[in-house]
Amino acid sequence: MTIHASQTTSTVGADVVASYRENGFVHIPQVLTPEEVERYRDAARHAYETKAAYNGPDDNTFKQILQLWQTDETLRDLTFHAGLANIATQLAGIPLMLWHDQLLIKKPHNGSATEYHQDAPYWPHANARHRLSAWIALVDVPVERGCMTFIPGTHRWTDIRAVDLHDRTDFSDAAPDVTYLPRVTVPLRAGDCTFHNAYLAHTANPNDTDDFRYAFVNIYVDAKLTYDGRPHPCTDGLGLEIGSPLPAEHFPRLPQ
Ligand SMILES: O=C(O)CCC(=O)C(=O)O
Repeated sequence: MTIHASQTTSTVGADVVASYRENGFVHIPQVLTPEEVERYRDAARHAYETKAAYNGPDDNTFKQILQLWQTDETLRDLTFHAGLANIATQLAGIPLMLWHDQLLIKKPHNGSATEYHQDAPYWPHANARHRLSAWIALVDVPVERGCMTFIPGTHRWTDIRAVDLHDRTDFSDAAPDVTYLPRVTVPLRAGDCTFHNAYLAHTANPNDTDDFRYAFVNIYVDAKLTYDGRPHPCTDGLGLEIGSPLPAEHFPRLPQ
């Protein structure tokens, strides 16, 4: 299949970088061609039907499938997508590696939002100068299909505890001062993505439509960060010492 990489966005201007750094997120339209979207969506559907959920079968929020790059040749291309990794590097301003990828699939009428949270408090990292996610829409994601909402500026709040993203009020309990800050909801077309800082507070609506919401997420982190010893499915069993760097065979440097 021909991938028309030149038709898609793979670098961004200084204004986009400045907006990302100010707000903690940015919407990048059309990072994938329609051909890429179709190929990755088909692979995501297949993964939904054949792979186990990391979060178990009873969690209605979404089906979370981790580390597709290790098990699916097609989705591996999306994890290693050069345009996405180039933009992530521009936004972060430092060399990056992959922390992990994931599919987050909300089935039709799932009835559950992904409640407000920050990502960084869940991760066993020390000395991270920057971490960010690319949230890539593999279908059109209007508000009612479970798009993301961000609280601009909250990426500067780096001492909020990890919260339960199934609990409607846990984030506001943990950070009551955030309650009255304005929010920005970002519906996406298939092939668009948002990048968000790992400390930016965000939520995603329930999927109230008759169609699946397929989102693929690449998480890029400071290539020089170290392991802090806490448990996590992506580091458990690797025998890492506290303070050691993350090995490139499990956490590849990107772009390659
Ligand atoms: O897609 C969702 O439901 C939530 C995504 C999210 O929290 C993330 O990518 O950090």
